[in-house]
Amino acid sequence: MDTMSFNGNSMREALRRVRDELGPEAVIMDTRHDSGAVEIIAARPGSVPIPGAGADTDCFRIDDSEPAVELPGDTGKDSVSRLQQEVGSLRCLLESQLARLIWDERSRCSPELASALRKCGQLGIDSDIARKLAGSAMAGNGSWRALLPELVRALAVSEPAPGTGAGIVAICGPTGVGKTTTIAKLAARQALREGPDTVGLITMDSYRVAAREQLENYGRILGVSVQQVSSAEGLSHALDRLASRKLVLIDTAGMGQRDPRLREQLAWLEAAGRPIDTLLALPANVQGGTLRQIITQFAGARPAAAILTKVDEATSLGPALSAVIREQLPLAWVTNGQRVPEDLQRMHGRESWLIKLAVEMVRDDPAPPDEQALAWAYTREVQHAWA
Ligand SMILES: Nc1nc2c(ncn2[C@@H]2O[C@H](COP(=O)(O)OP(=O)(O)OP(=O)(O)O)[C@@H](O)[C@H]2O)c(=O)[nH]1
Ligand SMILES: [Mg+2]
Repeated sequence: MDTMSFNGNSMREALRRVRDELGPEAVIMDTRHDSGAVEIIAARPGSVPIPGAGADTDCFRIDDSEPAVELPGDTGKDSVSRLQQEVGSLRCLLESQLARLIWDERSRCSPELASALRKCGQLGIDSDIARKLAGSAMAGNGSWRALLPELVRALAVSEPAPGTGAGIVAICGPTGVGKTTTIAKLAARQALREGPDTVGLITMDSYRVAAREQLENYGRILGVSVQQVSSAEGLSHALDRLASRKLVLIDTAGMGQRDPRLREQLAWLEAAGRPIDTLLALPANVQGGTLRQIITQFAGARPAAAILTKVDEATSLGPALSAVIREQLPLAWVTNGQRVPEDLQRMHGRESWLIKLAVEMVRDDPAPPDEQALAWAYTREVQHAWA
């Protein structure tokens, strides 16, 4: 096997040389670092022995338990697909090793930037947003602590928050995220400040008796009128009946993504012919993928802002912060418990509180950051190096 050595001042430069000389199919056999310089030992494609062919293959065999030699009964197609799998595994292994080498090198060259990215990783911030935030933080005072004000700045906040003072506000969101409880908190807040006759409640959840009773119970306790509607006309009439109320809060039924009744409810809000602000209830205690799905699912509701619910049940606020920052969805309220009305925070002026809370959650769980995961997240270009 012919191997060649390629040097560079960075992994990227050395890789470029390998590719220029040996082509995109070159096989990397080894990499070395020495006082900032990088050396890659690579072989010409085809000069590397085929696994299982009897040569010394330790440097690139992935799974010795699965030899790529043809077995009795194997068709040629089986062997090819087995070989393809093995090459795929090899490529994955190389990419992750390269990612780690590049990440380690960057950590040495820019320790503050790496530390800021590491912090974002611990906070659970998505890597694309972390890069932007860490970049801006480095342009400032160069310490990872500069990240926190960057995070505060990146958060959009809705002011005045829909659901306070006056207006018609509907809360939508998936099942069980805290819509009705938040409506009760907002209604109680308004009743305490301006009197129960300044607020009216409407429930569009005509599908479940228990849901209607839940809001009626809150209404009774607060001394606030509750209307139940089951059509667009019904909603319009209920709004007429509550015309004297400064603040009208509309509770919607939680729906799954494919439930046709979701579109129906959103259509009723459209058809009411009034300026209705929609708030999207986003649970803070779910993963980033679920939050992205919820945002897509309720895009048709054109939410004016979000309510981050169940913050007290979250183990990390990174996914929720990433979701609202990416969508530029302003935050209006945060709920952090079941108590009505205490566990409701207006976001305006509390951005730093929320970010501090996110940092405290990480402090409570001081697991060391997973360097390989960080390497993978922050050196994505490795996967395109051979393209
Ligand atoms: N820990 C915690 N629990 C909450 C919070 N908000 C609501 N809950 C609880 O979550 C559960 C569901 O709340 P609901 O207000 O009924 O949720 P919903 O979105 O109206 O549910 P559906 O109408 O069924 O879609 C209840 O047990 C609430 O007490 C919160 O901020 N923190
Ligand atoms: Mg409800």
